[in-house]
Amino acid sequence: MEPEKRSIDKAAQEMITHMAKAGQQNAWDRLDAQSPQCGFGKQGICCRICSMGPCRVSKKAPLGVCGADADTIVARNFLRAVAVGVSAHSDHGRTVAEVFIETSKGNAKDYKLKDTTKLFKLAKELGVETKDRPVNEIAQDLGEIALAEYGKSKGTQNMAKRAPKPRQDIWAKFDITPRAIDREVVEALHRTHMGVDQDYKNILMHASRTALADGWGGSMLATELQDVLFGTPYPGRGEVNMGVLKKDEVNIIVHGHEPILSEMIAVASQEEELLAKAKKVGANGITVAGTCCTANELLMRHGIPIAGNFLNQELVIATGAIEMMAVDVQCIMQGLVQVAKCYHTKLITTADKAKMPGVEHVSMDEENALTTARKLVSMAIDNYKNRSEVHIPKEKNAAVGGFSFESINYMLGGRFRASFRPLNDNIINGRIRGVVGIVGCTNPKVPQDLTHTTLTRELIKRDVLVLTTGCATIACGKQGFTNPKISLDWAGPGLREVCETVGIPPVLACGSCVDNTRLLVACTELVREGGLGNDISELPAAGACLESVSEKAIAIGQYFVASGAMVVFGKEFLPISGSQNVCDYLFKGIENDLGGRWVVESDPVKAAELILQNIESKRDALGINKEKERKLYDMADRRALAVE
Ligand code: BF8
Ligand code: SF4
Repeated sequence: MEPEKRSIDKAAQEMITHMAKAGQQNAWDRLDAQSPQCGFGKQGICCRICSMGPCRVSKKAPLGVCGADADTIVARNFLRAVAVGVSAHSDHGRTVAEVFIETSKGNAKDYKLKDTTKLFKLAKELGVETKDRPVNEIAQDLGEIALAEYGKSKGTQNMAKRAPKPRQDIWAKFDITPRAIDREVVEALHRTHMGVDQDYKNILMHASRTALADGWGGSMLATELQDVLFGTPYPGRGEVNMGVLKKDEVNIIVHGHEPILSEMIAVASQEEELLAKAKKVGANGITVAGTCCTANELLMRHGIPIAGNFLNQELVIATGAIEMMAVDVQCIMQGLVQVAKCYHTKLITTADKAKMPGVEHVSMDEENALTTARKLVSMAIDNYKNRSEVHIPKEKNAAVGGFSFESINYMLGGRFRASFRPLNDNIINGRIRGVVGIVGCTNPKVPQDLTHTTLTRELIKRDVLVLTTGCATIACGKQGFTNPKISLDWAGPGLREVCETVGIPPVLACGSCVDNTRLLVACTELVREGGLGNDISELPAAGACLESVSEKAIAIGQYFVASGAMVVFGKEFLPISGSQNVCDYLFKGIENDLGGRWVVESDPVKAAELILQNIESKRDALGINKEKERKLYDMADRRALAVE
C-alpha cells in the first residue's frame, strides 16, 4: 500500500518508504499479513473463557456450549476490555503513589515534591491535617490515602466526590459509585468467569462502575500525584515529529507511559559529566525525545520534544539515529525488537512487569533513580560510535503544551482571579459553541493521524474548543494544530477571538491518556462555574477517538459515558456489533440511565456533524441558543440611557 494511504504524516511516509526499501516490516505490513481479520472477533461474539469453547456464535449456532447468547458474550468481552484498560491506568497510578510515599519518607532521594501548593490542596481535599506539620509528613499521609484507594475494604473513591452532586446522585441511584479500584477489576473478572453474570445490562452497569474507578480513581490519582512530584504543567513551547532528532547528537527515545524514569533520564542528559562524555565520542550533545504518552508527559512539564505517536515507534528506530530506546509499560510493540536489530539502537526495558525476549533489562530502581538514568544515558553515549547511515526526516512543528486544569484556569482568569468564568461566558454567548475532547491512539487500519486532525479541523472551524490528550495530541501537534501561529487561522471567528484574547491555541494539549482526568475536572468546573446546567450531561461537550487501539481507550470512553458525555469511536474499534441489545443499550438506553452514550462513526467529517448536533441540542436545552432580541435605539432611547 502507498505510504500516503498509511499515514498523513510526511515524516512517517518517508520512513515507511525507507523501511520498505530496506525490506523491513512495520505494523502496517503485519496488518496486511493478518488480513482479513476474524469477523467474529470484530463483532465481539467470540468467547474463549472456558474449555468447552472457544465458541463463536452465529445464526446457525446462536448459543455457546454453556448456552451463553450473543448479548452475554459481547457484554462480557466489553467488560473485560474495560477492566484491562482500568488496570493499566490504575497500576500506573499505584506506581506513582508508591514513589510519592518513598519520596516523602526521604527514601527516593532523587525525586522532589515540586508543587507544594497542589500538595496542600489535595491534602485538604482528602482530609489530611496540614496545620503545623512538615510538608513531608503531610505528603506521606496523602500518599498512603492515595494508595489505599486501590485496595480499601470499605467506602467509595474519594475523588468521585469531585463530580457535580447530581452526577454523584445518579451513580448512587444505579449503585455504580466506584469502590476500591482493585475490587472493581476483580469483580469484573469474577462476573465474566464462565457461568456468572449473564444479564448483559447488569454486566454493562459494572463496566461503568469499573471505568469510573479509573476516571475518578486510578487515573485521576496518577495525574494529581505526578503533578505534585514533577510539577503541574503550565504552557510552554516544544517541537513535535521526527525532525527533532539530531544527526550530530546522541539521541535517546523514552517510550511508554510512566514519567518516573523518563523524568530522570531528562535530568541526567543535561549533566555536565555526561555531556562531556558525549563530546568525547564526537557528539555535540544529547537529545532526549519521547514517543507515545511519556512524550506528552515530558512536553507538558518541560517542553521536551516529541518524536512521534504510537505508529511512529518503529519508524523512529529506522532513522538509524537512535542510540537508545528505553521503554517502560503500555503500547510498546514487540515489533521494535526486530527493527532495533537492523540498526545499532539499544532497546532497553525498564519495568519489571514488562520485559521483552532478547532485550536487555535495566530495572528501574526508584531509590536510585538518577543513578539508573545515568547508567542508561551513559550506555547510549557508548553506543554512538556504532551508528552507520542516518536518515532523519526534516518534518517538525512547533507546539504549545502544558494545559493542565490549573493552567487553563490561570490563562482564562489571570493569577489573582483564576477562573473558568470567561470560558463559561463565551460558551453562553455563543462565541464558543462547546468543548470537545479528542483523545487516543493511531491505528494502522486508518491512515495515521487523519481522523484526529480532520475532526479537529472541522470542530475548531465551527467555533468548538478542542482539548486533546494521548496520541491524538501528537497527531495534532505534527500538523500544527497546537501551534497558535498556524491554527488560529483555522479557527472560526468566535473561537479565534477568545483564543487571541486569552493567548491560547484553539487546540489545547492536555497531556497523556491518564490526563483525560484533567478533562473530567474541567467539565466539572464548567458546571460549577454556573450557567451551563447542573451536571456534565447538560454541557455542550463530547469526546471522540476515531483511531482507537487499546483497551485503555475503551475504559476512557466508558468513564466519559458514565460521567454523562457523548463519546464517538470509529465503528470498527468498538467490538459490540454482534449484539443488537448491547448496541441498543450503549448507543441509546444508557443515556436514559447515565446521561451519556456511545456513538460509532468512522468518517471524521460525519463525526463532526454528529458532535455539533449534540452540542447544539445541549445548548437548546440550556436555553442559551435563544436569539437575544436586538433593540434598535433611537435618539430618545439614547438620551434615556445617558447617565445624569
Ligand atoms: O495511553 S493514546 S496508543 S500511547 S493507549 Fe497508547 Fe493509545 Fe497512544 Fe498512551 Ni493512550
Ligand atoms: Fe463457550 Fe460458554 Fe465457555 Fe464461553 S463460557 S467458551 S460461550 S461454553
